[in-house]
Amino acid sequence: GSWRRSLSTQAPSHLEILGQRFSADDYTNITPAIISKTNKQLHLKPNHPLSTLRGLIESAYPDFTHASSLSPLVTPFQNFDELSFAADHPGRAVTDSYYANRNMMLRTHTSAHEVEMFRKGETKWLLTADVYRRDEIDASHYPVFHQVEGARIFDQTPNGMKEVEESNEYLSSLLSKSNILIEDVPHISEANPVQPGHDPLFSAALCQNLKLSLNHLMWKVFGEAARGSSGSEPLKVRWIEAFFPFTSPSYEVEVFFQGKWLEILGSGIIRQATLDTAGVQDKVGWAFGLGLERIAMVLYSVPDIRLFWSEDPRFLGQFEQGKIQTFKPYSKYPSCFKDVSFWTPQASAFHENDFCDIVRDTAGDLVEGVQRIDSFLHPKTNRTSLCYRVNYRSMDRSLSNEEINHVQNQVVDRLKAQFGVEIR
Ligand code: FA5
Ligand code: MG
Repeated sequence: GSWRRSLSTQAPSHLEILGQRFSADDYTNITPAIISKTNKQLHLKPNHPLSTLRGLIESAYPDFTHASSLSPLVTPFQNFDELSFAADHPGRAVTDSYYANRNMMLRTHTSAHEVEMFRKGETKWLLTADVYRRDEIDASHYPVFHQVEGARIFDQTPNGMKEVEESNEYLSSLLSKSNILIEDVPHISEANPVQPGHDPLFSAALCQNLKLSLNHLMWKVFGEAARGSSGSEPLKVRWIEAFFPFTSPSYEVEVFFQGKWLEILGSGIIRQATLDTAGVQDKVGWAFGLGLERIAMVLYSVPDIRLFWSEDPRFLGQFEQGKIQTFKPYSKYPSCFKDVSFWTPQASAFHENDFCDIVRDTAGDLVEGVQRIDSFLHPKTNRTSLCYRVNYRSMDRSLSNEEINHVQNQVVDRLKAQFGVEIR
């Protein structure tokens, strides 16, 4: 779409990501700001809250394989097709995902490695990694975040069924010692069906295994770790029917924590097509994918998602590997708002994420938020007038008005050069 124009003006013909070179094409939209995040591996950085949270989750699955250093570069085929995403799924759009070019992208979720893990013969595994999505800018959205994928598959035989039942008994006994209140939906419903070719009894037992396993994990993370096992109020967890192209039935889990329901993860019974693609035969199982930042923000009381990327010792120095500690905010520097109003070219497909990426790439983590404050379609010229307000604030220092004006001017220049907009 609209990025194509940028190639003729200033985008390079090649880009280098993690030592690999890619030739740019009409899909290329990964910015240097994003490339600079690809080698950070916050989930492995000692003492970092995301690393502690990864460790805590791994400790709930001691007999699983733990993977955590797979490259974020995957093919669109791995990220989407192998997982039965429709050809026209919106997640594939260049407005939503980051592409090196048509053949290579940054994974949008850890599910992109499911087939690879199963193909290696893994039957119970966790995978922690950075994932990339083009998105809005505010305190809880960042174009890079971290997910943990977990999966377990069993033989589709009476012995496999016995293994599921034994695991269910074991997990139930662990849970009986917890103080947890679970709001559940039926395992299987008309809208959330058993897959064709699956034995309904086996599928129900697998759903039960998935739910017990994740309820236990929620207790480890939000019950035991966050408030000690003696908290008097029960931990509230609720299960909600969901839809993912690569699982059925599918569920989301929400946890009631600090007065709010928090979406934690997506999960479900793995579609047989995924296992077939991996060359795995006669097995069935479950998978889940959870986001680390949202959990870490509430567990550690971190008010802004950008802080996870901070190198400031006043942030990093507050944490110790394996410990959940409440973050003590240091003084906030003043923020500075700048507005820009412009006409988009006629019939252009200008997307809000295009604007956000220019701001991020120009201002880096100096941008705290972007808000569209006006939008107006001119009935005669068919052009749209947009006004965006950018909120600049450094987490580590005071910004001068001069410095911010300079950044904002660069944003405006790039807006003109890359999208041919007319400033109002
Ligand atoms: C997925 O990414 C699926 N791959 C999850 C899955 C795995 C389903 C295996 C079935 C089987 P979703 O886009 O909902 O689904 O993201 C999963 C979790 O990642 C969310 O519940 C949330 O905790 C986190 N997450 C999603 N988007 C963001 C975001 N922009 N910022 C922070 N966390 C996010
Ligand atoms: Mg979701």
